Amino acid sequence: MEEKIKSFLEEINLFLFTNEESAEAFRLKYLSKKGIIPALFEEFKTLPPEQRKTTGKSLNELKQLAEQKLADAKSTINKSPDKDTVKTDLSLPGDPHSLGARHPISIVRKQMTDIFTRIGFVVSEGPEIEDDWHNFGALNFPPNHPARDMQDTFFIDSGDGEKWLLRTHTSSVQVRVMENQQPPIRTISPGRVYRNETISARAHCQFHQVEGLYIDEGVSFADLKQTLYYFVQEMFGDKIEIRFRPSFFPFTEPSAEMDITCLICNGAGCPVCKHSGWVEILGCGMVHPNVLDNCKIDSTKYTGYAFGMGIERITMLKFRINDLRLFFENDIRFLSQFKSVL
Ligand code: 2NL
Repeated sequence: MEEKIKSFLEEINLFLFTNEESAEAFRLKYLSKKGIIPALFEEFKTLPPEQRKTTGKSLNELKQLAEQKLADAKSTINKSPDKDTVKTDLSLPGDPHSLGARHPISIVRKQMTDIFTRIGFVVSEGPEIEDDWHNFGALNFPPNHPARDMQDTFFIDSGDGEKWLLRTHTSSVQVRVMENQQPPIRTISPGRVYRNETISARAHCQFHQVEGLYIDEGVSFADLKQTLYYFVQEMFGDKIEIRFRPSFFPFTEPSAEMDITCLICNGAGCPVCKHSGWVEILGCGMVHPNVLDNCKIDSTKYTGYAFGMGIERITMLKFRINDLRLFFENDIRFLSQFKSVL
C-alpha cells in the first residue's frame, strides 16, 4: 500500500491544472466520495495494526497534498482574466485580412473619365435597358440596318407590346442628354453595353464603352483630332502617335477610325498589330445633322463631334492582357494582380 501511495503522490505533484474543468476532473478523480483517496482510506481499515501508523501518516500527507493542490489551482484560475482558455501565446503572428483590389476595367474607366473631365467634359449615365428610339432611331440607323437584327442585338420580350433591348452602345445616353439640354454640350458616357456575339478571346456579349460628345457653334474635325491626341498622350505617354482612316457609321458624317502606334513593339511590327505598327482604338466623326435634328438641336446653327471606344481594348493594351474572357471570369489569380495599381 505504501507503494501505491507513493505513486499517487508523484502523479498529483505532476498534475497540470489549465482551467476549471481540469480542476473539477482532479477533484473527482482523487477527492470525491468515489475517488482514489477515500478508497485508500477504506483499504487502510483492513491493514494489520502494526502497519497502520506509518501508512496512516503517508495517507494523510497524500490527502493534504491533494487538497492543497486543488485549493491553489482554484485560486489561480479565478484570478486569471481568461480563465476558460489554455494559455495564449501572444508572440504568435496574427491572421492577416487580405486587401481587395479594383477591377482593371474600373481602374481604366476612371483614368479615362478623369482625362476628359479635366478638359470640361461632364460624365453622363443612363439605363442599360433601352427602347429602339434611343438606341437606334435617333441615331439615324435605317429601319433595315443589320445591327437591328436578332443576330446582333439582345431584344427583350416584355409582354407589353413595347420593343425593349439591351443597349448596344452608350450613344443612347448621349441621345437622352441632347433631348434634355441645348448646346454647348460636352459629355462623356462610360458604361456596360451588350451585343449578341459568340464569346471568344477577342469578342464578348458584354463589354464596356466610353463615348464622348461635344456640340457647340463652330465645332470642327480639327477639334476632334486635337482632343483625341490629348487623350492618347495622357493615357499612354507622349511618345504615342495617332493616325485617322476614313470609315462609316450611320450617326456620324464624315466618320473615321483612329489608330495609335503599337505599344507592344513601338511601331516596329509584331503579331498584336499584325506587323503594321498600328492598332485601332476608336471610332469617331462629326455628328450627323439628322441626329441633331432628331434630338431637337438646330443643325443649321450647331455642329458637333463624337467618338466611342471600348474600355477592354484600352485595358488590354495598357496591361498587355490577351484574352477578353479574363475580364468577366472574376478569377482571383487574375484580379489580384492589379492590387498595386491605383
Ligand atoms: C466605335 C464607334 C462611335 C459615336 C460612337 C456618337 C454618339 C452620338 C452621336 C454620334 Cl449621340 N456619334 N458616338 C460616334 C462615332 C463612333 O463609336 O467603334 N465604338 C467602339
